[in-house]
Formats: sequence, structure tokens, C-alpha cells
Amino acid sequence: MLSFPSLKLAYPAVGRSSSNQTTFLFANGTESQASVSLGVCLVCGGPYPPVNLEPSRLDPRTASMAEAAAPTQSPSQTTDRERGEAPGGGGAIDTSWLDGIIEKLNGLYNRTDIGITNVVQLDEIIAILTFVTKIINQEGSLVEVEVPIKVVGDIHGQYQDMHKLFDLIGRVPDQKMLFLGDYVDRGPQSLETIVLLFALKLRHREKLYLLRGNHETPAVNRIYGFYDECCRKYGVGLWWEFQTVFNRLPMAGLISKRILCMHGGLSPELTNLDQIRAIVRPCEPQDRGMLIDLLWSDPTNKGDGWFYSPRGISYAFGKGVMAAACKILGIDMVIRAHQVVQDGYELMIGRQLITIFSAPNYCGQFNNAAAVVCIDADMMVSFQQLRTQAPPNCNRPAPPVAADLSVKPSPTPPTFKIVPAQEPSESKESKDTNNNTAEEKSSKDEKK
Ligand SMILES: [Mn+2]
Repeated sequence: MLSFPSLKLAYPAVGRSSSNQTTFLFANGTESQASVSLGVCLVCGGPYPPVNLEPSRLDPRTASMAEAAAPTQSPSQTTDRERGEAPGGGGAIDTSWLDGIIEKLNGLYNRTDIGITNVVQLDEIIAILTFVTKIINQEGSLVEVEVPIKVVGDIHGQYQDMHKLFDLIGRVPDQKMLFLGDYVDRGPQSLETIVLLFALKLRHREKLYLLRGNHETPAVNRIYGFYDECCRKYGVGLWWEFQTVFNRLPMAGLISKRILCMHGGLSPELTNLDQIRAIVRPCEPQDRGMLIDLLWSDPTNKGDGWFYSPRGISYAFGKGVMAAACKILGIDMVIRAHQVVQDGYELMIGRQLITIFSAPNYCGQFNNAAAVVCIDADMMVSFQQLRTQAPPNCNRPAPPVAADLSVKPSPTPPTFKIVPAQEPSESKESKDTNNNTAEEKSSKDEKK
């Protein structure tokens, strides 16, 4: 087992903080006091450490290594490590080390007897987080990628199911993938899931893109499982470390300049994609605003406009908003995740919006399928679906999200070409706006 003596981290032991205050001792000798008490809103004025903490606080050496972090094959790196230095001492990541991590994590597929703690050390995870932070920083807050690509929705720590999905859709780097966030919480293996994805991102940065979900925020993953899993498996300090990567994840993606992707949905404040490009990271979404909406909003079939969300945060947006957004933002389609849907995918009216969800039998409660969106080089959209054996009592169907209930759902996933939303098409069926309706009426009247 590899270890990196230069990255000695003195984390407090799990449960040491019976009082609210916990001391974090970092490798460069600095100490930081923070509260980890449950029930405090860690986002809004809570005691969460300043979000602009740089990885350099870990160890100046790892920070400078990450500066030039580029996967290369270099035998000298092994020598560095054998000398007891952190991986990539020569300014590059040791790919053989990284490949080893990926192989060991892949080896946990179909294993119930061992988990990540048996194969990956804390220092190795810290090294991955340090390197991946640098790479994520180099990408924009709006990651721009080209087809062909597969778009993956929520995983939520269902690591075994993620591998079943990979068996179906292929693996990185054979397939280029864009994940829409919510890697952690709810499921049993959040750490396995996110560490494998980060390791793959490091190894194949052009083939894997990872957006931020609402669960990649401290206020949420403190509560819904990830914090407890970190504490149980490696200690509370690892949870803090993850937050400094999560708060740098890109907030949205743009596929071939035409498909906008995010975890939640649109925002009433979003009128230009440059607003997303201008998001300064690290950032922490506050209780309202564009950052919150990108992570939290939902589509609805209840009407055209903006509605208060039953979640109590952000909004729900109707089909009129969706149609207007395509025009204003100059896009043809939105792909988002964030809501469990029975078939793993759901189309909002006019196929302008796709909800995609990639955790089958979500939480062991719903009997939903998982799905991914495939967009080929000709902008043809299709879906791949995974259905897994439902455990007992896992029989709850997922409700429709924003589907037009008057349209009969097709038994098999559709295949269609993306229609430019901006150009008027002959088979135009959108009679959403008052103007159109008025024109329709008058033209009908004239015919009569
Ligand atoms: Mn979500």
C-alpha cells in the first residue's frame, strides 16, 4: 500500500468534538477551529470555514505540484514516491499510481465484503482532491463540450448501480460523459462513487465532466449521509476537504453551443450565458439567487410562468419560461437532473427539456429505471435505460415531473434530432404566447 509521508494530516478523531468546536490541524502546521454541530445552517453565516481556503493550506508542496498537474508517464515519479515524496513530485501526476487507484476502485464492483477503506488510503484521497481541484479550476464555471457525449444524472452513492450503468453505456475514456451532479448522499457508497469519478477526471480530463449538484454543498451533504460516511470511513477532516473541491465544481455545461445542462434548472435571473461564465469560484450558493436556482429549480407542467417550489427553496418554471429561455439564451434544449423519474428520463413539452436520473430503484424505495441521454455527432438524441432487480418493498412509482399528461408516454425511449428552437419550423405547435394565440384566432376567423 502506498503512502505519502509528506502529506501527514492530523485530523481529529471521529466523535472527538462533543463540544461544538473542533480543532483542525493541517500539514503546514496551521490550526483552524470550526464548529460541526448539527442543525446550524452551514451555508448562511454558519461556522463553515471560509470557502476561499486554498489547497495550499494542506501542504505547500502539493499545491505547487498541482500547478502543473498533467498526466504523463514518467518513470522518475515512481522514484520520487519511493523516496517518500508525494506523487507527482516532478510537477506531474503519477499515472501508474492513478491507474492503480482506478483499478482498485473498479475492483469493488460486486463486492460487499470490502469497501474503499480497504484499498485507498486517506492520503491518497487527499492527493486526488488536491490535483482535481486544480484541473476543475482550469475549466470554466460553464464547461463547454462537444458531441458525441452521454449525459448522466443523479448517482447518489449507488456505486454498484453506477458500475451496472457503465456496463451498459460504456466507460470513460471510451465514452465521453457529462455528469449533472448529486454524486453523494442517500446511497451507501458515496465515497467510492466520488473518488472514482475524481480519479477518472484526473486521468481523462477531456472525457469526463462533472457538474455540481445541490448535494455537493455542505449544508446538504452534512445531513443526508456523506458527512456520516466520511466520519465512519476516514474521519471528519475528509468531509471538510471535499467541500473545498465541491465549491469549485462548474455550475453548468454547454454541449455544442446548443444544449444547456445543469443539475436543477433555469433561474429568473439568468438572461445570458455569460452570467454563468462569470461565476467566481469557489462559491457557495446562498439561500436565493442564480446559483441556488441552477442547483435547485424544477420544471413544472402546472403552467407557463414561475411558481414557488414545494421544496421551499428556489422556484418551479413552466413551459412558457422554458420556451422563452431558449430564445433569450440562444439554446435549443435544456438537460437537467435533480428529480427521480420513473423511466429514468422525462421529456417536457416540445422536447425542449429533458430530466435525466441515473440511480435505479432510488434509495431502495422507488422502482424507477435509470437512464442516460446519448447525443451523437449529428445531434441525434437517444436514451439508454437500466432496470435493476428491485429489493423488497421497493415498489413506489416516481411521479411525473413536468411531462404533458395529455400525451401518452411511449413504451420505448424516443430517438429524435434536436430542432433549433430559435428558427420557426413549419410544424410549429407552440401556441403558448398570447400573441400567437391571437394570430391563430384571427387567421382562423379570416378563413371562416
Ligand atoms: Mn438534486
